[in-house]
Amino acid sequence: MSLLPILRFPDPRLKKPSAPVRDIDENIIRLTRDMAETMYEAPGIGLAANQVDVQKQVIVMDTSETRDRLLVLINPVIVESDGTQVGEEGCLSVPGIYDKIERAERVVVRHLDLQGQEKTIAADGLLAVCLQHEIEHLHGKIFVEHLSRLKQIRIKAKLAKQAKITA
Ligand code: K2U
Ligand code: ZN
Repeated sequence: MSLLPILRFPDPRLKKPSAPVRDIDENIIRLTRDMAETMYEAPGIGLAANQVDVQKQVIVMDTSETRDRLLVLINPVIVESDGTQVGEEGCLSVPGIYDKIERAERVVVRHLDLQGQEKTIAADGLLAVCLQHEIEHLHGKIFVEHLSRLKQIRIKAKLAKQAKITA
């Protein structure tokens, strides 16, 4: 297994929508293992494949306290959503930036598991937020795009300054 570099906002590759997985082969299985290792090490509670520069509809998540309940979702689709909730979000591709984002309170997500079986998850709370956050990544959208244009400009300037300092 290996740690994968995580793309940083505003990298244009994060804006590219991801392609559905047609064949869950050894490459996809290895990708999910590497994504999971990268997510746990970050640490994060979710990671989308395009954050590690793979434009495939694959996400890994673990919102458990014990950090031992890995979820792997292939070609996930939100088929139902209702209610609203507002929570503080961050993103491994936008380090050091946190802000309140409104999301659906409950979602139902249909996806394939690693065995190619169709599964359905009904989620609320943090799991629902994480599912929406990660599925948005697959569509080329990052959580800061929910914020005002002014906030996005300020975030880009802050990250550009950080990049200069660490270069
Ligand atoms: O997509 C990512 O960058 C992973 C996010 C997912 C996420 C963000 C906000 C709310 C729910 C999920 C990272 O896990 S951000 C780091 C983090 C860690 C613990 C709790 C919340 C966010
Ligand atoms: Zn993110």
